[in-house]
Amino acid sequence: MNNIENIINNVSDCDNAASDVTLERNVETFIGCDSDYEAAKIVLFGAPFDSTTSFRPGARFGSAAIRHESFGIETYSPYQDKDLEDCQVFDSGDIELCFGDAGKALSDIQNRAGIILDGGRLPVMLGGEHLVTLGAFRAAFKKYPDLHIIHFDAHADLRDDYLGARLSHACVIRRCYELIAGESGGVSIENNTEGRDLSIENSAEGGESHNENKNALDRRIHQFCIRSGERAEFEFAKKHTDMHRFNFDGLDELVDELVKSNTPVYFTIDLDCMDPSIFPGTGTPEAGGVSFSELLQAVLKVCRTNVVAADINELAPMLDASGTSTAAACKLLRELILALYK
Ligand SMILES: [Mn+2]
Repeated sequence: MNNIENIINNVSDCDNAASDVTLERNVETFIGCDSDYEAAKIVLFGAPFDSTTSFRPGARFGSAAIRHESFGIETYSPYQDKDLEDCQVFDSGDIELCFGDAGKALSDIQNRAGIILDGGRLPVMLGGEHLVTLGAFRAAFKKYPDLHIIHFDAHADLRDDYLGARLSHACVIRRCYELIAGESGGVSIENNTEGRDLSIENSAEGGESHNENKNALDRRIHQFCIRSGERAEFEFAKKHTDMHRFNFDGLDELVDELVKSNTPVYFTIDLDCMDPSIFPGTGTPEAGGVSFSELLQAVLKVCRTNVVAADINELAPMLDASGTSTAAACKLLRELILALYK
């Protein structure tokens, strides 16, 4: 009898408990990044686009995989003694992008990044293939005309075109260079179709002084880990970018300089800078890359500078059935967010 009463009491306890619970919509965020937008200092968004991928496609699934698999890692970082639970970070989800039109996709990305920047928050974009960087970079460059780029990648991404396409992930840093150098290259900031006012205030002053001091505009793109590209890309880099091949040699000096001058930095991480033995889940794997620990240390260093926008890209989760690549991307993103959170 007592047992039966206990059971009945327990059942009614459960009923009472249930009536106090408020159910919420199932919305997946990156682990620990569920703050309100108003309170957030950092805003994540996904750019699931891979239409110009030159070899193995699949990066369009990168951002969703990172969110989903993030529940396999902790919110706490023993490297930085910081916890995502203590940070105000908002995950604004993936943009619904037009796969057939790279120009349109870039405009939509630029708009999302622009809204976040205009609100005084730091955008962190999850790719997608590397071309998506151009959209977010345009928004950041509009706000910060003296912006520098720190670029980690196996590939130079400095081609003028890839099989005739100038909007290609193989050309993304070249297009960014053209913006900095005041060359429109057919992909200027005005190439926006959403009606947002993008006449670049800085283009008037920026544009002219840009052309007068062309040399001063060079060396604002700092590339590390580069180990692949056409000869022409390496020759272009010698003239116009600050390229460090194979590893992170030179990063300490660069960071010290940028910290001293408080230069705004756009930080783009192509995850294929890591060796394919630890990061095979990517469209164009390139042997001879850095280790996860080397990349992590380099990311922490870069985050000492005035990073105003950042992205990680080129995870193609389905190309690594073990899930190891996605797990590495999740962990790197956690460390990036924590290091950017000041
Ligand atoms: Mn790459």
